[in-house]
Amino acid sequence: MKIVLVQGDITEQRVDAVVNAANSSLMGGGGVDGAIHRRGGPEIVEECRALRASRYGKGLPTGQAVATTAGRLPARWVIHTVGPVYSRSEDRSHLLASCYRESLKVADALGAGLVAFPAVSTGIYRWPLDDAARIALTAVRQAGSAVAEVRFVLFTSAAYAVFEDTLRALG
Ligand code: AR6
Repeated sequence: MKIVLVQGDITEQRVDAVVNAANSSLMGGGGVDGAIHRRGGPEIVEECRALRASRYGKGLPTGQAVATTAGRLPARWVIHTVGPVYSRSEDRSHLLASCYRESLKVADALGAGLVAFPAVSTGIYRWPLDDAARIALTAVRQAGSAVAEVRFVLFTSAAYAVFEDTLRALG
């Protein structure tokens, strides 16, 4: 699997699947989630509502992932995953790693070859970037997925620099 880092807006990526840093409600929010729903249009939230009604009455659990249409985005699917809120007192890194693993499992089931990820949990959920980058890059590498390319789309130059340093340090 090829891992590529880019700085930019994930809603502009021409890929098979875009991963969304969602919340359990699947009904949208701020950050990447807000941007994806705004640009992708109402079809995405309509499918999310149907998923709530059929499979996720209590919401999508943290660390899991599910796909919908990508609506008007230049991608085929959005894979929604729910990152953990960062906690100093509790180690939730297994849940953050699970977001990447489960998203790649969904991508494999869809036959998606090129998947774009944001830095899940590093915005509103406050996960420190360097730790999140290590967890993300390690989880993706170890996932054993058939996805040919994972593109990390980092919104800021600071986030891009942290991912670049971490990727280099992991060797
Ligand atoms: N493209 C790529 N990355 C982005 C974009 C974008 N368009 N916009 C923001 N980021 P966040 P979380 C970066 O807050 O921490 C929502 O309300 C951002 O700089 O989007 O997992 C959900 O509904 C940061 O590095 O997600 C949940 O309630 C990273 O994406 C909650 O926020 C993730 O930031 C999830 O919080």
